[in-house]
Amino acid sequence: MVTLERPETGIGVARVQKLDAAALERWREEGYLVVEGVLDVERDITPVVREYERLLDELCRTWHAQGKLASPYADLPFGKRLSRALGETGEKYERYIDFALPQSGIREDTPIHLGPAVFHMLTSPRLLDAVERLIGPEIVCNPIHHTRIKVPQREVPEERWNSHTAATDWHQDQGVALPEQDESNVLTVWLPVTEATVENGCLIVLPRSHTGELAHHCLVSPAKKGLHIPDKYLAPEQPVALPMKPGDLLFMHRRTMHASLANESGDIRWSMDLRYNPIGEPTGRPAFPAFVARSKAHPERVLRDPGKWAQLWLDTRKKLAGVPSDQWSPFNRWSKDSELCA
Ligand SMILES: O=C(O)CCC(=O)C(=O)O
Ligand SMILES: [Fe+2]
Repeated sequence: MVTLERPETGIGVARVQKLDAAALERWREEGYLVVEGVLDVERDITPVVREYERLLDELCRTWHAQGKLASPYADLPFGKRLSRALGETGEKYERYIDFALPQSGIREDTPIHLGPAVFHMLTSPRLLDAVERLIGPEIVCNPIHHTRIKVPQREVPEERWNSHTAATDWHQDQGVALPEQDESNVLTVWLPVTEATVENGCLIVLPRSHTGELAHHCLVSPAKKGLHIPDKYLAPEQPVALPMKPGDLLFMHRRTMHASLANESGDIRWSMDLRYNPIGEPTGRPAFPAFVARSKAHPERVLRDPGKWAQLWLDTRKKLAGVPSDQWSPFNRWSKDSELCA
């Protein structure tokens, strides 16, 4: 669990309004960059919110019909409805909302959300214009991507804490991918769907930590699958917190050390984290489907159909269902019993 004192949020933070040459210089130095107001909230974010409202409505009606929920709670606002549903059912809701498969235990009916609004976010021209400034015009949408809707952390039983339901421990994104990704220029794009604040659990980063090596990652606890960088291996920089508004994008280098704070507010904290890399470079999760999101050289290779994107994931689920994850590479390069973790 992230136990640091509240980090600085203001002075020296790499936060810009325009992705110009000075901003790119800043990005290269700091290993992270917040660019404000890149997305069009109405066109990019509102459709995602509407799509998830419909998904939650369906889930609540199903759970109600199954007798798990006293009411479908159709009159509650989204966050309160989710809290109520989870409080009563104890369901692993993070599985129903994510648009990637889990890293083990895939079945033919493992839930996954593959709606068109998510695809339109992954391929938003405003988002891809910014990505192009950082990694060039030949862009693959890397299959390591998630949405995280975190209810107030006090409502989540501790044994259910993980990076989708509660604060995220310190890590580098390169550390949760296979070594095939080490030389790939994978860019993380983190964006708030609802405002992210220090109180509700925004991201925190260690500036310039990307200039070091990949740090050793250890299991958060023997009972949990999650990985983290123990304090002794963290870069010595002071962490900065990155409150963000819908429309802002945070870019991170694959070795930038980052974590997120606990949601101590009374409502949800909702984000998406996406990744992109240049065409032809390994994604780090070869069993999962990547697609060409933009290409100047081969525009005909660009995937534009949300239905085809959904099908890629459904085909993957079918192929991996019932196959033990160690047979299709369990995205984890770290040994459980490494002396470095003692
Ligand atoms: O949103 C979070 O809590 C974690 C996000 C993260 O680690 C990432 O975007 O790489
Ligand atoms: Fe991360």
